[in-house]
Amino acid sequence: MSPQVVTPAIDFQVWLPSKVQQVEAMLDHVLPAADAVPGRLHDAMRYAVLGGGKRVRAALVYAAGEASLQSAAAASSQQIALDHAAVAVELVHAYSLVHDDLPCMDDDTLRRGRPTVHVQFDEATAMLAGDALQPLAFESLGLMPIAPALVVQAIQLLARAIGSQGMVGGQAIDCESVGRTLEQDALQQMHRMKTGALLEASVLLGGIVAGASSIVREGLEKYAAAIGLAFQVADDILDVTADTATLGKTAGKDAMENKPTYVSTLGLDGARELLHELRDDARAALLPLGPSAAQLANIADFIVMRDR
Ligand code: GRG
Repeated sequence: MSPQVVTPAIDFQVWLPSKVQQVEAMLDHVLPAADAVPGRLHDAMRYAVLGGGKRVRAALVYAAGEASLQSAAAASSQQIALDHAAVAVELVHAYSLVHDDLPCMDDDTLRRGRPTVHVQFDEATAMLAGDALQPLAFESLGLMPIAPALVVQAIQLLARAIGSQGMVGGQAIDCESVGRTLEQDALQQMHRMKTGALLEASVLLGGIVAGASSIVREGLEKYAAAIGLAFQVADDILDVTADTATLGKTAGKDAMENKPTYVSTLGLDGARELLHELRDDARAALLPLGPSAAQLANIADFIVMRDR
């Protein structure tokens, strides 16, 4: 049986769109205008970031912030810092998708229901747009109006999560594994790094910014590890159950190269079972955090039940 759901102060169906709107307004504000020189590059950056997306990583920052605040009302400086952290993880995520879609990587032509950045612009512009989004993310963290030691901690956390021992490293293992089979453990390690690391960092950033106690941090770490993996398992399930129009993306080289997935290794039922186990682990990790973690619990459900 899954752990009890705590009724949140604000319904998730209202909370999530409000956070999506909040981070999208911030993203629009921090991205250079399309007419600022070099216009084509800025146009491509805006196209990559502002063209939809579920904003799960931003939502995790805000929800982890809510769960970590010492009092119900956050200081306005903490609210602003959460906005900057949410912007940072969405910029990094957009950069990773732009580069992942390139012909030298997955060679995808459709993303979020629109032509990928290299198709809409050109390959060099797509590469540079990704390159430029990454430092913009760190600039955003550097603008957080909180104690400098916490800013440094946040910068270090994100840098580690997306570097050679995190997201980029996971992508490298993925590229190296073409034409080879990975053992279950190696597959899990690759996904933990490639997809899980940024999702985990999003949760922990919210905690750092909101001054999480050590007990809360411990709960956040366990929750983050579970949902980081759950996200990839759900993605593998969706790749075989959802139609491409709903997903808004093409299969790319990944599918053509027949790489191992949770569905190919565990079967559809096995993958679904694992997904529900991970959701239960995530929810169980939140129990010591009490009602303030309700939106994190809802995000775990959202990841399990998402259809795109
Ligand atoms: C190229 C440096 C570099 C890294 C790429 C994250 C990643 C590493 C590649 C993405 C490949 C991929 C599609 C992985 C499956 C899980 C995933 C990250 C899906 C896309 O994330 P969503 O569903 O996308 O949150 P939206 O569009 O909703 O933001």
